[in-house]
Amino acid sequence: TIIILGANGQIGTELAIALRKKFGDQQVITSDIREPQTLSENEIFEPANVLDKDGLQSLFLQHKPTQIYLLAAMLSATGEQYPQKAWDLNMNGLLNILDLAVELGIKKIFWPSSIAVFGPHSPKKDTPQYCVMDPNSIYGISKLAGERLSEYYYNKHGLDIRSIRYPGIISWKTQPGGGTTDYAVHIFFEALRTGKYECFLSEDTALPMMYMEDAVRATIQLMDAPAENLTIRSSYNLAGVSFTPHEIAEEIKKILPNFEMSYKEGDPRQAIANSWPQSIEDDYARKDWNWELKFDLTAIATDMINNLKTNE
Ligand code: VAH
Repeated sequence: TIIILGANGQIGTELAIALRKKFGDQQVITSDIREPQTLSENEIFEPANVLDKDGLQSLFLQHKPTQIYLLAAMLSATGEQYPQKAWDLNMNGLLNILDLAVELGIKKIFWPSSIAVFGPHSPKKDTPQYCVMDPNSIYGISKLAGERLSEYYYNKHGLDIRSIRYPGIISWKTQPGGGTTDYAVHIFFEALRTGKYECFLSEDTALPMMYMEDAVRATIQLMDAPAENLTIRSSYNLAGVSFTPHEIAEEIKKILPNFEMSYKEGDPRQAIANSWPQSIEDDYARKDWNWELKFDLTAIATDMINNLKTNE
């Protein structure tokens, strides 16, 4: 059995769809602090709070999961508004899972890190797997600390924990919650709803991004990889595709010629974005588990607009 914690979030929602397709509805239990809006009759949902270790323990004893995906976390922008809550949720949520996984002998754990673990002194272009990492957002600090803990639990307890440093993720099924890269999702919804978008990042702010299809496929590919092939137990860099708000606006105009983009200065998320890399090097993922990206910016824009048009 697989349990997905934080299953109602942007990534959790689509991981649940993919894992149910791969293993069957009965093998995948979704969990979150609140009930989901929709649940079909043969899908199983169990409420849980990742900060309630006793509640998690009884959930795990009841369902005996062989794999846990921990997607519950507070993202970068919201984390700067509620730093203590972000630290508590991101760190103690992870610690509860790490300790229970060791105590109960749970075979495999997935946990997302982020390009947010890099900071102002990390190389900005083709940021390597190993380099100076001085994140200055609470979210990035919690993800870097989480990477150190993950590697520690692998080395000290042999816990098979696997992780990916996701770029910003673009998807249409579920809106992201409080991230700095959310503009790259909102822009598509607004382009179709109003024909225009006021972007909270400056037009030349290049950031690594990735389409949800690629992010979910990468996650499952990493989890399926033979443990002996994995040389990274902190978290794997994934490059995705880097672009600026200007470039994605031009891509949208190729499909919606009347789309109008404007820029709002002074948003606090600009400082967060400025501290992150512009592009990433993912040689370890390609070498250890044969990663390769499928969706470039044109494919992302085309697929987003097609899906939003048919599902509006
Ligand atoms: C955020 N979407 O913006 C997340 C992600 C790299 C960005 O970590 O906080």
